Amino acid sequence: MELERTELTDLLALMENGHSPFEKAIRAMKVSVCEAFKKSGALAPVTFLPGTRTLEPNPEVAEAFPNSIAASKNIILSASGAMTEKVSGKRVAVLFSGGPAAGGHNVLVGLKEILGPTNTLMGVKAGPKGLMKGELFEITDDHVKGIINTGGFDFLGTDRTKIEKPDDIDKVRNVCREQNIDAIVIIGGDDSNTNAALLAEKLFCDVKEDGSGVQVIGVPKTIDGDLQIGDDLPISFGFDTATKIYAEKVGNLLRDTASSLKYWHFVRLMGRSASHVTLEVALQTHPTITLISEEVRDRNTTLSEIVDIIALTAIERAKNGLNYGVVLVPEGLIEFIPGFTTMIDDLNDKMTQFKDDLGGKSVREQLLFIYSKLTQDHGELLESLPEAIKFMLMSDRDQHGNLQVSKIETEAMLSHEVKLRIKELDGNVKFEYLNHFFGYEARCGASTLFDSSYTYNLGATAGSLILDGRTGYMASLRDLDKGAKPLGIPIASLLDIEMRKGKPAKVIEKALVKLDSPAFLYLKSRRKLWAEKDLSSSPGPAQFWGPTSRQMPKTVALNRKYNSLDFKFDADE
Ligand code: FBP
Repeated sequence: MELERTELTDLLALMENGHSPFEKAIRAMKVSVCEAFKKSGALAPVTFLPGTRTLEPNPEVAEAFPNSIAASKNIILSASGAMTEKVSGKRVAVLFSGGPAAGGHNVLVGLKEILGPTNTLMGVKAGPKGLMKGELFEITDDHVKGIINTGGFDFLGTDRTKIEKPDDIDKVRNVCREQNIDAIVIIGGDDSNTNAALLAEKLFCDVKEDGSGVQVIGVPKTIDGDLQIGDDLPISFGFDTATKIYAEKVGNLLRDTASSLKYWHFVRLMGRSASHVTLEVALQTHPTITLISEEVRDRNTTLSEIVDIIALTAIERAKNGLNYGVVLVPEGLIEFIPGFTTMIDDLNDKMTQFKDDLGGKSVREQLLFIYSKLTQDHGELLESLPEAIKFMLMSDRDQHGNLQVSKIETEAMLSHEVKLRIKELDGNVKFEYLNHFFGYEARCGASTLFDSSYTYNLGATAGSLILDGRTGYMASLRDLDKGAKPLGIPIASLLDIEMRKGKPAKVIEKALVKLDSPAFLYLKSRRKLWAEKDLSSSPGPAQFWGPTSRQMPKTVALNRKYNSLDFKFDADE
């Protein structure tokens, strides 16, 4: 039997492919545009001048990036007014790199609009890999109408390929020559912007027949929030949307558990190494317990101490008739627990070294083989873990030989251990738990008004830097609370030397949660109370028109010492 076609079925079919009433309304939503880009009511590019802040590059890095360092003199550029000269005929390629984050499409929109009809914007399909293969197409005004204010990177796609070997750079150089590309915009996180710095240096000159180079500009993206440079880059885009989505879900869990009165929920939140996401969600919802990886490392808190903190809190609450709660666990926690970091490094190394011996073996056999290859301490630590976690630690590594923390169920390890410990400490306390991982469901959520506006202006900043003839800079905005100012941050001047896969590498250092930051100190000042009493709040779903629609992340407002949570890209708004 077939469904009868009716007016309603026709109406439903019209809502497919990105045309739900919500998606239609969101496309019509007005983003906030910085005053700097407004000239007689129209959008206009800005020029840049050296600002007041100079960065201090690592001397070894400076030697490796002579062109970029000489051109920037390590000074952060600040927008200095509307561009008077009309620049036309530029062909600009734009790509996403790394994990998706909401707002990416609006970077393309801001970029396209600032470049205007006399320059061409080319989209690169599927990230850096697509750039090396030359998979480019022209982005039109119709494309812009379809993608404006939508979350996700699905318009172009993304991947995690790194353009770093001489051969990779040559491929990009050839694509630029063949397709007559004048500039590349890389929208990515710390590693992708490190790549942008390298590409800018290598393509600085002698790409075209006339001896000119190809400009490269980075745009700071990642839900992890670990690409921050104080007031000059308050946050990466995507963080606001992801944390608002997680906060809604955590708020709901807090309400559920205070209703059903029987479960402890262990929630692992995405965010890789840094705990910014967890901290922000905690400030939005006020959960019973929040673990912050950076604090665990700083205090040398062992796994059994973490388990004790949770177990003792649960016992105390049970005595007070509150036998339930929510524990927030940052995705990267396991790497910060003393002993684990070095054990995982040892394991990564040995799995690479003995790849051939491990091949064809079952996971149990692999474990037996690898124990003897690790140092005694590391072998013992691995052996002491619950079986399921051991198996996860043996899971496939990423292309750089590293453990993929998003695949380790730390929340399961903790809840299991806490249950055993409570039984030991007080057999009368009943402890029921449920585990959750909130990760992929938020990276491509509908972009909040903050992220949509922020990214539109970041795109306009990136386009302005290109029209102003700059290369090797990352687009940024500062003073998000009082008419944001467009900036260009010299990327090479940010690089430092870090050990990666046992070798020194020049990279942008990941910004971790600072334990003396106002945001962390706020959590610290409130968490005892949140554990003792139920002071949770539900922030509700991310709002696009409602009372919180103009709010930026709480951690950003606190850390930048703004006086309000409301963002203002145009001071007159
Ligand atoms: P980026 O830093 O590239 O933006 O990626 C962030 C992230 O979402 C992490 O929070 C997470 O650990 C990781 O990507 C997951 O990676 P994948 O998408 O490759 O599974």
